[in-house]
Amino acid sequence: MNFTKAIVRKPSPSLEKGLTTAKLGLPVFEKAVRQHSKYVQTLKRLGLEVTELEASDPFPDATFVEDVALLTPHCAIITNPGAPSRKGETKLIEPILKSFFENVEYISEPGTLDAGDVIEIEGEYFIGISERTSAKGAQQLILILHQYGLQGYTVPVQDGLHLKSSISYLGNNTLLATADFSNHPIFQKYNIIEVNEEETYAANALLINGKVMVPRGFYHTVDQLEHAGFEVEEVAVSEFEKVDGGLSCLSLRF
Ligand code: CIR
Repeated sequence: MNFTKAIVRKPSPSLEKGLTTAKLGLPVFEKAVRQHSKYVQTLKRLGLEVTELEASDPFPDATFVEDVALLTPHCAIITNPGAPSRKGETKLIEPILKSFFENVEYISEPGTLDAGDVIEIEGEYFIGISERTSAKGAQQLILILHQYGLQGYTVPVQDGLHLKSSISYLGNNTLLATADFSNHPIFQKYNIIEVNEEETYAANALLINGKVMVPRGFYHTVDQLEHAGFEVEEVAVSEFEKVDGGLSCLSLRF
């Protein structure tokens, strides 16, 4: 899918209170701000018009806007995040989505869903069932997608926070994926570039208008991508990695 716009939210000084399983230390706020600003510049350089929302102190994870909405060509679907501390983020994102989308749908209790668990591949939506996304949330999403003539399928997520922590679609029928997913039957119809086990964080990459954004410092993955003919843009996101944030979760693209 080609994108023209993106929505991001600046990180808040409360970022260090963000949920995490990573043992990488606390994020340094000033560094996170610099990295976020370069991330935004990269999106703009790749042709996107970026709406920058103000930081939200009460919600340390609100900079990870990708989780609170799934944007499709026909509608925006506001999720019901699985982590209790993130549920209020949906109210923050609602007004801006209503300004861009005529159709806004909702995932509701008892279903939970983080959109970081949803990967779109050529119009088909794969939904990870994870610690954050429940089978009921996935079922609600599949029904909403059906209303718009779209298809959704579920995939169990055993490791990693979200499905998209471990798999990205790069266009040309090609996925970048960790070993966990490269052998999964549901993805065998795609060409798969498997990331090295020391570089699993780089499996969360972003295809933006023909270029692939990857987190900085994952040299083997960059070599693999360039060898496969992709143009790569490296972006430093180390401060977000410290709170389990991937490259894609810092923006909503549409
Ligand atoms: C969380 O645990 O919810 C945040 N600290 C990180 C969310 C990352 N989201 C994503 O990769 N889609």
